[in-house]
Amino acid sequence: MSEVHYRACNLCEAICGIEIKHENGVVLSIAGDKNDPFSRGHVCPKAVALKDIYEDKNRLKMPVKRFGDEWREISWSEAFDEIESKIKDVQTRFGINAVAIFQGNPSVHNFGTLLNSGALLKTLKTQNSFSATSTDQLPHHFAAWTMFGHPLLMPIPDLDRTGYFLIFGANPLASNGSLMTAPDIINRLENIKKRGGKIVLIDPRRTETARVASEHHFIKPSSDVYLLLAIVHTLFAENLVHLERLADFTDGVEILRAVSDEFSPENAESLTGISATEIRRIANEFGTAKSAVCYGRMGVSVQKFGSLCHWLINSINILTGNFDEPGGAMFTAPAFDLLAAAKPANIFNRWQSRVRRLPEFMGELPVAALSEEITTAGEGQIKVLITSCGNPVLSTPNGGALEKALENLEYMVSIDIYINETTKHADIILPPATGLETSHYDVIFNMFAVRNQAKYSAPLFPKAENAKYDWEIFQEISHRLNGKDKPLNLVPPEAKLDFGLQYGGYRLSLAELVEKPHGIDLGELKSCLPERLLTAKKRINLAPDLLVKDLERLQADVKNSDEFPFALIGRRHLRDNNSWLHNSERLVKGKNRCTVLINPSDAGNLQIENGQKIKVSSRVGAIEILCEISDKIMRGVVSIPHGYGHGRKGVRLETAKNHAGVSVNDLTDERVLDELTGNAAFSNVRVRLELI
Ligand SMILES: Nc1nc2c(c(=O)[nH]1)N[C@H]1C(S)=C(S)[C@@H](COP(=O)(O)OP(=O)(O)OC[C@H]3O[C@@H](n4cnc5c(=O)[nH]c(N)nc54)[C@H](O)[C@@H]3O)O[C@H]1N2
Ligand SMILES: Nc1nc2c(c(=O)[nH]1)N[C@H]1C(S)=C(S)[C@@H](COP(=O)(O)OP(=O)(O)OC[C@H]3O[C@@H](n4cnc5c(=O)[nH]c(N)nc54)[C@H](O)[C@@H]3O)O[C@H]1N2
Ligand code: SF4
Ligand SMILES: [Mo]
Repeated sequence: MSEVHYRACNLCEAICGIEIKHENGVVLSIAGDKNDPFSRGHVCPKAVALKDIYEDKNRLKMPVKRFGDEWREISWSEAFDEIESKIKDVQTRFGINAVAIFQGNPSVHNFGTLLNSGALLKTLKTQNSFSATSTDQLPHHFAAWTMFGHPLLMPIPDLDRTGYFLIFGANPLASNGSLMTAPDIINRLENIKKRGGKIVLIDPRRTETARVASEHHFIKPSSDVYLLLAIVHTLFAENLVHLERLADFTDGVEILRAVSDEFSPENAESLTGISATEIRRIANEFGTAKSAVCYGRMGVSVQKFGSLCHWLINSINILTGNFDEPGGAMFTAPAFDLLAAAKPANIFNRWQSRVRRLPEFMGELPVAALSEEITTAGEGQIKVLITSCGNPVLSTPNGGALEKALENLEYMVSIDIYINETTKHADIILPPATGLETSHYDVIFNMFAVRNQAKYSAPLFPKAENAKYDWEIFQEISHRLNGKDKPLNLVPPEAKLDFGLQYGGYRLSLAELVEKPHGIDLGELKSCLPERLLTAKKRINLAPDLLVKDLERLQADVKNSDEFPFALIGRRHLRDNNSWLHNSERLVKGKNRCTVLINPSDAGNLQIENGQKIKVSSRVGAIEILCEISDKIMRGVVSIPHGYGHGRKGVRLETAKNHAGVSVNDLTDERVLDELTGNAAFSNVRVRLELI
């Protein structure tokens, strides 16, 4: 007899409810859970990958140790003994910063890792802590910290009630939404239009999301800051600034008026490729809509002025009174609230990277500095690297340089389920139980959800014999490094969750959530300001000094050189998930997706034909890749997805190898950053195209 199990899919930020039919340890089907009040039965094609990961022959179940090109299974205790002695030895010989850690994206989709990695960081005490954050949403956090007092206090578009949705650099129809947990995004977007509202999309590519948008505007990559400044300028110039009740607790309006004065729509026109008339129209529509929300994601985060962009996006919402109000940008009230005990604190630039002096933020350094910190000799040089849930060789700017740098390490440990482009360099890989073998409560993405909700998923299957959960791995390593004499007392993440739920605003408990496997709807987002602000005086800062000052860098920005005439941007596909779902045959089959998109007129000028292989080069490297000619990409712009490049020797991903592709991060530049924060700038990487 088959049985049914309900859980949340944790592969992306949408946390869709899924219904899994299974029998005798075999998954028969995975479908949307119609009774999940949040996702209402929606799933995407990736949900089935949970079965594929569970069954994947290449997934590691026991620790493996590398002997040259060979990997041998070893016992957990042997692995932990070795790791403990190597880390202790290197920290004694070279100091605490000689041990570095990189945490990748699934860390935030993984309940056990999320609630336990902090203790390991505290134990290691290293200043060399890196993560995928500095290849992604760091500017969002930076804007939130400077304006609202905490990096996690990020406003979310109130999608289900807004009348005007202005999107910069996000493609939720492929990504399923980011920093906006909104399962069933397509219907939520369609509903805006059904309510008589409008969706305006700004993107250098006419994306999947453009299909549901009311209008789409091409923009020159990385010029958004000028458009945003021009919108702010117009709001002031045309009397569209109405802070309403926010005026009582907002500082800096006049500074923002003054600094935006010189950034007119006319000034933005040639820089962005969007006419001054259109910019004025958009600003007016936004400013007069009954409710409106401006939202920006990856495309405006990973650029040279990403932090300025996110400051201005928040500012547009605030200036027009579309902030902390229904239909605008709002804060969530999660059942498990990581901000419950948060206090204002300085979390920026308390230390810098050793070689390039890039600033720390939230206890982390920008990952763009990682390879030089490994290869540059001297006190504080990184000798040991721990990676967890990450694949920085494929995911970080100039991953090719990092790949070479890893060879210089004295020792490397990876906590991961695969031998991939990064972990193949490790001395030991520790594989946690994952996916259907684990429990899940989405601590992070419930904080960024368009409705408040709570859902706990129990494991479907027991973990493999002798396997360990990620939280067990973290606790064991921390315990050993702490040198405690007491025996290790393993504490599952459920203990913290139950405590957090009981002391949270809804007074829930784990037991209640266990009873409700479809999840509990806790209602729409509610106004909560000024109380929820975490700035010292509970006031919004519309003109943070650090951001206002960064406008000087914008003014000094130099023109692109002719040597690299094209602007390279990224692209996501519904059936990809960064670098790590390419071992699922169902997700990779079909047309080759690792291609370079090029506009027909550019292709014509260069005499490139569709399907032809060309060479794309940048300051840091070159790749050969097939062309896909498409009028969906703006002239002067080319697009290549990230997460490919599985053809490297020693990678043990049999299916992915057959769809290897090339890594765009062999082109991206670790020297071109949002210099204020050190965040990677994957948009507008300057490249040259050549026939081969
Ligand atoms: N050029 C370019 N580069 C980009 C981007 C881009 O748009 N363009 N996007 C950036 C963004 S937004 C991100 S978030 C990063 C992602 O970059 P990373 O986080 O470095 O890479 P992922 O591909 O997500 O790798 C996830 C790793 O986690 C492992 N894993 C999966 N599940 C588990 C688990 O339960 N436990 C453990 N321990 N490991 C697990 C997988 O095997 C894989 O090795 O890439 C960034 N890089
Ligand atoms: N299917 C799938 N879903 C995913 C992922 C995945 O790899 N695959 N990754 C997950 C992760 S880690 C993240 S962070 C989210 C990201 O979620 P999104 O940000 O929604 O996803 P992207 O597809 O990266 O969208 C960025 C958009 O910005 C555009 N863009 C590039 N440069 C510029 C620019 O200069 N200006 C403007 N205005 N736009 C620009 C790109 O053309 C692209 O359409 O997706 C998550 N969901
Ligand atoms: S949208 Fe995201 S959460 Fe939903 S099924 Fe797809 S991968 Fe899973
Ligand atoms: Mo990301």
